[in-house]
Amino acid sequence: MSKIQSSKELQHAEVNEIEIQGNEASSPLAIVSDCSIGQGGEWHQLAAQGELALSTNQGVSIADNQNSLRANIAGPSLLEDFILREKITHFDHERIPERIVHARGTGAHGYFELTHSLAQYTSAKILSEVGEVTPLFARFSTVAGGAGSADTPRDARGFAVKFYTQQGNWDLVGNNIPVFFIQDAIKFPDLVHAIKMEPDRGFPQAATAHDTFWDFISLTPESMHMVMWIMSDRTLPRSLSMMEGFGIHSFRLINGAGESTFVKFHWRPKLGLQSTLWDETMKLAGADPDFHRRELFEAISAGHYPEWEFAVQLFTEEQAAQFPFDHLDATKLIPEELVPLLVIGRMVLNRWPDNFFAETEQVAFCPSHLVPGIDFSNDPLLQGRLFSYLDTQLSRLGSPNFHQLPINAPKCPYANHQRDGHMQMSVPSGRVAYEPNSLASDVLSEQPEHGFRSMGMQENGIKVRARSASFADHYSQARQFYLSLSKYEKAHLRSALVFELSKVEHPHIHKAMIAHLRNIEEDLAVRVATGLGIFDLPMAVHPAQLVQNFPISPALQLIGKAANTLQGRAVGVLIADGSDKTIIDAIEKALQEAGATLKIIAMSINHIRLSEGSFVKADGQLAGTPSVLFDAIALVLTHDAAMLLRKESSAIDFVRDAYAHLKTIGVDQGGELMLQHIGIEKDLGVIDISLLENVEHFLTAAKTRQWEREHLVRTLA
Ligand code: HDE
Repeated sequence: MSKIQSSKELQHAEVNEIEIQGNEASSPLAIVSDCSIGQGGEWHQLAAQGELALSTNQGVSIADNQNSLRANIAGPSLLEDFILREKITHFDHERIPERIVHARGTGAHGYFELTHSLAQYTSAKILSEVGEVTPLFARFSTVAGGAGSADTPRDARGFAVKFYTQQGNWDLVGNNIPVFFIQDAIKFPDLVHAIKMEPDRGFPQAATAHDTFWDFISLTPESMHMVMWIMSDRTLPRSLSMMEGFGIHSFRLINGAGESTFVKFHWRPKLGLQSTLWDETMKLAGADPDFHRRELFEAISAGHYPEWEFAVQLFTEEQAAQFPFDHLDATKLIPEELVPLLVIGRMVLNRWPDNFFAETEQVAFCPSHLVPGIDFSNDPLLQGRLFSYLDTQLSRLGSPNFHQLPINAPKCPYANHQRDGHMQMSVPSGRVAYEPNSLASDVLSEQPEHGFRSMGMQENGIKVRARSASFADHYSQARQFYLSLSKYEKAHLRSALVFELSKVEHPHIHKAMIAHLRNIEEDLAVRVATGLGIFDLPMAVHPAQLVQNFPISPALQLIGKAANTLQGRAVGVLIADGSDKTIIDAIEKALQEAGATLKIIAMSINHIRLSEGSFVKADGQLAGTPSVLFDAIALVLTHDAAMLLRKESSAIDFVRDAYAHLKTIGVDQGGELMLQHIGIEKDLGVIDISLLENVEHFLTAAKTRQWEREHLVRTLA
């Protein structure tokens, strides 16, 4: 016989037993009691005790979250189990469409502080009131891969910032590269279809090294400048907080008198620029697919808040007319040597989101989100983006009310007569939802003085589908970029081209690419062709406009922009039983002072007995913690431990990879023994740390890669 208890009984029983009808052998089901959830005192009282009732979305408390309702203990589940159905239905709908591009990303909250006023150029408060602190949310992303792809493939990185200003939200949706592949928005779907997994086979994921990408590129001369950037070390950032950001397009600043000045926006990382090496990047994707997001999370958790300077390039229409390129063409940048950067503020990321989905996934950036005092330019790529992002949010978030989600809502008051729609969260009162009206007591009025106004522009000419003749120079800035790089970066870029094109199956695409490279720089073309085993060079593509020789721009380099610091870096120290505690302590102390992280690596994570008898725990087990995760390594080992580890493949890879990735290696006598057995010759980047006074020297050397070592360990194009 079933014994159905009253809800009162259920609520107050500690443990109740229910017998299920028709099941003679029924075993008692344990039900942990709870109390009904209400808005009143009971709820708060429970919350205060740290005890909250598990409930359905309708607020009904749940008695059993372990078992579904069944006709009998061995019988079918019952349709009436609204608790099961609600839970599963919600689960079934947990995913929303991932972003069509930039699906893989991570974000953080922070603030922007203005340090230099642009009041003479703009009425935007965020850019004119010094000391003004504006909350923001920043999201960094790769472009090509899906949401579950790795953090580190060769790819441009999205750099999107939502400023919650007093005058409304301003979204600066940029990349870590100052130019783009295409000039006109109408080519974007073609570009993205070419980059993404090939449609018949569904691979490769998150990679440009395949036929469709290079086919499209080889037929799109305007992409050559961006291709140089993509093949450079810029697309292998060591950390999200070690990369620059760019708004790319020219925007306009508008002041109170309605005068306009062109502006380009730049982010410059406080930690300087740093990249990984290609081989390292590929191994990183396997060792830790979450490398970048984990690092950002750990940095913020440890109070090492990533920081960027915010800088602008300001120029007038008249100056722009003198540039030897068209600044409204997004495949062009304005060299810093031509228009210097003016630093006007800083961004600090200091709070990790509470919930990845609610914030990082649901944040909806739109380049069309602007505030008074900033305006668009006629860049045809930007103009297309102004349509695309709002449109994509409607499909991704499923409702025109996506702006009401907490991560998207302005932090200043906002009100209008827009109404209804899917998932309307607000409850407007009153009978008036139109303007003008004479019935409402609260009048929502236009703000002719302070509201958003577009720049008054005279536009004339013939309606046309065409590119401006000023967009025809496809090679000069590609050449300037390549020639401005350091010799190491040039070699990396050439080798990246050889690697990527080697993955392309169609030989005519190789030739088409070499024909473009010949317009950029002959030696580049010859070396890439040689790397591909092509010795009869194809004719250069006939350029639409003669290639110009622009001056070298050192600001385009990456290695030259590394910061002389260990902040944000990590050193992995391989130890074993008997390792010298004084050396480990000395490294730890010096790293702490330098703002860097020490990670202890050992064969087993527990109970490692050091030289003087104390025990330590390791941060990582050797087999799962390769040296690609660190900026430098140290080997602190006894003679016996070295003799054991020299036969251990993970230990050999740990050391050999660190050496091949040009990392500084600190060794004591045991460490040196390991190097000898692996066959690594000591160079200036291998430092004897058995003398404690050398620990400082080790850390100074660890600030940079051992570039001179590279030609000994790798054949570059
Ligand atoms: Fe995007 N881009 N894009 N893009 N883009 C999107 O919007 C688009 C372009 C960039 O963290 C989408 O919300 C078009 C340039 C970033 O959520 C979509 C064109 C630059 C992000 C879209 C471009 C970017 C996106 C997909 C050519 C650098 C991620 C999801 C006219 C300045 C923002 C979404 C985030 C995302 C369209 C070109 C940067 C489909 C049509 C140039 C950082 O709307």
